[in-house]
Amino acid sequence: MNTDRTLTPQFMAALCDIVGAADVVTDADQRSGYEVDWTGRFHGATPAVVRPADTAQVAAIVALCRHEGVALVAQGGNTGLVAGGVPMAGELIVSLRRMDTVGEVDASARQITVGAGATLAAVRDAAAAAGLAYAIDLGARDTATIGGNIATNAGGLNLIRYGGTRDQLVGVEAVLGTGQTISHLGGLIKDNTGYHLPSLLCGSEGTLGIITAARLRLVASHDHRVTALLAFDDVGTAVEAVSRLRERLDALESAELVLDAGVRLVCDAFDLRPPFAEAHPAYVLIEVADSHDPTDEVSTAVGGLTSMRDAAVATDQTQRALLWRYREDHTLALNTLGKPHKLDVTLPIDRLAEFIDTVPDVVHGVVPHGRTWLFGHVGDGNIHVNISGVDADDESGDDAVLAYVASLGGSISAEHGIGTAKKRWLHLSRSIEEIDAMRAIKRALDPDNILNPNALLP
Ligand code: FAD
Ligand code: 2HG
Ligand code: ZN
Repeated sequence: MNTDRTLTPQFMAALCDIVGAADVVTDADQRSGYEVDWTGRFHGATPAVVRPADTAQVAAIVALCRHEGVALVAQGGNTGLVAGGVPMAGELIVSLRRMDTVGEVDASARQITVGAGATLAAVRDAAAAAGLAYAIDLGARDTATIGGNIATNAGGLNLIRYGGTRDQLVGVEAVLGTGQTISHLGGLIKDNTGYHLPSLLCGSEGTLGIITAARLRLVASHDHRVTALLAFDDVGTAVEAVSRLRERLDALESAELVLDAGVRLVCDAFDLRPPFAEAHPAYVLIEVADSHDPTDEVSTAVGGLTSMRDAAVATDQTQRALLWRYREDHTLALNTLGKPHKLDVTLPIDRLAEFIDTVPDVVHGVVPHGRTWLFGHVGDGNIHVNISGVDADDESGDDAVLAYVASLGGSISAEHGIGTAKKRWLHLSRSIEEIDAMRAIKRALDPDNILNPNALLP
């Protein structure tokens, strides 16, 4: 397989024949945005970015690459956080962004068919225009694509209620590493006819096939929303409160944890006023959405939390958006500190508070100059650990955190995936037998190892 950055003139001419010369980007300036990840920490290099317009062109590109032994990386919005979509070993980039068709909403089936390059926001907007909703939401919604969401099995802000991307996937169309196209977009929700290939491709991070389209499940839209930021004296009582709220609020859609230091960072970075007159060590942001006004239910449930120290409750869109900024702007605010090391872990719920309280000391023990930031989807047991102030290449803090996660029975990747950044730690979450099984699947669907060969599998 050729990951050498020079490709023959014949190969480049063949690419131009497939997509047209205007969509084979070789100019260094135009390539540069595709070569670096969203955080700026991971820089790769590619000989070209090829931008197919349809599935037939993707299939022709894969067939050509297979014939010539050229490695390629599929790229959507390039918002991935594990360096899985950037060409870290000189791969050709196949950008799916032109394939952004958003089909008609099928209101009776509550489904929609979309191109892999459609942004998450475009799909959410289309669903909303038809009086429905697409259940996945994340901060990168305006740029992240459905193909990228599927490839990473993106989780996001509403998983507690609707599950992750895999749970929304009714069918996919994809070009496998063999060059064959599989397409199963008929929309049958009961279809036990063998291996569920959409589930297999979901989370495969571009290593088995290039997703070209998807059939997605839509859900009821809830017009009445209440957002609340709840303050606590410590992480333990905050985590416990989330368990109580889950019991009491059927329509709980989000439960997110932020800490005082992170909220202050966001306020400083974006000139926001702190949420409360007095700071508190831990906050939980909840959102409840229903077909009737859930304010009374929220008040009763929140009022029953004896450990809660303060609450800001909003129903108005502008006020709700402001509360969300204290949570969603963490990622942007962290980037103002440099290029953070990003870890994204799940813990068993009963070890979560212990983990959050202890992990800064674990990091400090190996990188005393590093600073640990913690926030995330607490309702899912998913915490984002960012370490700032550490050289891009110094992974001793990452090592210590991930070993600690494994010792508590957690996962080293909750929702961002493995990519190229996390693959050396895969064994902490997966057995040798599981990794062997994954390799066997990889060999079957990508026999020449041309699809994202440097990602996921060590
Ligand atoms: P890319 O970054 O382009 O690619 C990601 C991976 O998917 C790569 O391995 C790539 O090769 C592969 N890929 C992309 N398109 C295809 C395709 N068509 N076929 C096959 N493989 C493909 N993630 C979450 O899970 N939850 C969050 O809450 C969340 N919030 C975020 C907030 C911000 C501000 C940012 C910057 C990122 C966030 N992310 C989150 C991470 C990221 O947005 C998701 O991983 C997203 O699914 C990536 O989509 P993308 O189109 O940008 O994919
Ligand atoms: C989020 O939940 C994203 O905001 C990004 O998954 C997490 O910046 C991060 O570490
Ligand atoms: Zn997240």
